[in-house]
Amino acid sequence: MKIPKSHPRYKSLMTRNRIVYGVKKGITSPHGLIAHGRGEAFDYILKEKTNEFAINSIQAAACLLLSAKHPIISVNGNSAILSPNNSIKLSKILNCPLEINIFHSSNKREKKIKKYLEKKGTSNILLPEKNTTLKYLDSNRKYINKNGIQKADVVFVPLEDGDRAAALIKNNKKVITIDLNPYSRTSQTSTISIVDNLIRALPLLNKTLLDYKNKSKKELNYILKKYNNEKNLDNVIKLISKSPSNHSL
Ligand code: PTJ
Repeated sequence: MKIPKSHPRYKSLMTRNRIVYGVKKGITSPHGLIAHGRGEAFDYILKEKTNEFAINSIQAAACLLLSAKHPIISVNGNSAILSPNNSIKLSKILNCPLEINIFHSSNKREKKIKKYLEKKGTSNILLPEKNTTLKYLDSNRKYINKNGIQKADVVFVPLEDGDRAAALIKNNKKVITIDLNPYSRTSQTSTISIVDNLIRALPLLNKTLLDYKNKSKKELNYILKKYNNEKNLDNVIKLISKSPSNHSL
């Protein structure tokens, strides 16, 4: 569908088109359309911008990722199609793999995601292994890679809702998530919850990582210590609860 650039919802409609394209290509699950709709609703309420609380989380996330011994980036069908280039850039900055981990079980889709990311310019991709599982989790997301999520101390989990964040924490890992829904189990249980749209947050995270790359351990720790995820989520909910005057986007 051709969308005129003059349309007031141009960016949002183009992003919808990407998700539809992902489903047609067999990269994104059809359930991803519903997940996207939920994200859109929250994004609308959050004024479709990167708010102060998201900037705070992004800065803390950059510090945690730069302090990690074995960071890993988890990729699902929505994140693969929405932000392939920035996910690859993140993997290159951190020198860590992208691990495909999907909820709606499909070997075929895992392979398609891998092929798509390879075409976009990376070979640093791990697939889940049937003989390596994450404790405290029953869904398809329990299948992980021994050189990726299993070994990781910090797991970057963009865009999902479920019980995996809690399971990862129970497995003594730190979890960074990007999720527009501050009420989701993922946002509520993660170490650092970035409440923002993946398509805005990921480029900003990459930029922050490059800016912070030469900071000392002490400086990174200082920023991390000042950050409070619970308080930050309270600020998201305060914004959501405000009267939506002049709020049409
Ligand atoms: O590829 P798969 O099989 O792993 O499936 C991926 C989805 C996303 C379909 C799966 O993880 C799922 O069903 O997720 P949920 O439970 O619908 O949760 C998705 C969360 O992401 C919701 O809290 C949405 O608000 C949020 N969300 C959607 N789009 C975005 C987003 N958050 C940030 N940026 C977005 N663009």
